[in-house]
Amino acid sequence: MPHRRWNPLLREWVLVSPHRTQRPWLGQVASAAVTPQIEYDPACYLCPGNCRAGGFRNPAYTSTFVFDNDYAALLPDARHLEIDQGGLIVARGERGICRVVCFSPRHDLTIPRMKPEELRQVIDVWTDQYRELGALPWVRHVQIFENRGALMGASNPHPHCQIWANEELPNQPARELAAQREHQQAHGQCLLCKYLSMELESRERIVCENAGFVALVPYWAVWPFETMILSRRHTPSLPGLSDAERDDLAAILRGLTIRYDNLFTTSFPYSMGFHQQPTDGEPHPEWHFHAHYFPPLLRSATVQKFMVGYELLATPQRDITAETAAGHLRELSEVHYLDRT
Ligand code: H2U
Ligand code: ZN
Repeated sequence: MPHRRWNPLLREWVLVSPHRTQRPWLGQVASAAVTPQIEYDPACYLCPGNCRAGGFRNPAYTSTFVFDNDYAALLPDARHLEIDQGGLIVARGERGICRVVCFSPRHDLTIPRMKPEELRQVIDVWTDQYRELGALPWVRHVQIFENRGALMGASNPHPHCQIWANEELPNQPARELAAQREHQQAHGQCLLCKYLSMELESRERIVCENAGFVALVPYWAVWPFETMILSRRHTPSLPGLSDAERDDLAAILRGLTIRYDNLFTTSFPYSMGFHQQPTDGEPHPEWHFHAHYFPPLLRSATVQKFMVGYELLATPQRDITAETAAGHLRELSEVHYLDRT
């Protein structure tokens, strides 16, 4: 039956049309997308020792490498600007800092193929960056995100992510903040703690889990294989995680992305990022640390979902249900297809 599902974090509806998957599940194995096979690419602007497009030379780095984005969308010294013409033509100046994090010197080493201890180093860098940028008195939000694959607009296959820190809460985190805050006030309980407990009871949408984290397809998922990673413990941000939980986070990021790669035997494209409490100096008892994965693929390595027509003009819509998607991901192996003998 076609139905609408409620997204309590963004407080909007999603249209679900499972009958449209009458076209049978193909799960077809398309030929693997080309993943870089070389450990070092002399033409790559992110590889160690190479010159970047902006003219700077990368050091001969041996683990992770963080640099200020040479083409930053936000600038720390942006001037004050305030325009308001009748409440309809409105603009504000916005300060910010944009950085790029290379996960490792290896041009070909994606997150699902990193060793847990290598991934743990990346998590430690994310934690330090969130702490450092968030401590700046004017920074209220730190967004860590990864665009993986050309399909998601990544400009370079060398595994990397971006960090944008800025003055005002961006749209999605602001909506999530309002929803979590109002739920906390109305029910005296965290929205995502409650949601997670319901998911752990039904188990219909769980993909994988460990002592610290659970990966699931949210009930209100829009993208075919959209997932969320939720910390089991109520904690607002990366610095709130214990040592063991950081290892657990590395393990679940790996486990989930290996499943993703195995789904269509390809280097699975996605945009992912963490939602952490605002760094505005206020207490945020309502905020529950989580990550979102938004992958565009629908039925194979080459068939993607397009957010067009009805989605742009009316309401997001999906065909396969969250439960079906979770089932497919759950059944997959956590041994990467490239590592099978
Ligand atoms: P994406 O692949 O997600 O686009 O991230 C790569 C970022 O790297 C992008 O924001 C920056 C781009 O501005 N970049 C540099 O800072 N220096 C370069 O030499 C090339 C790319
Ligand atoms: Zn490279």
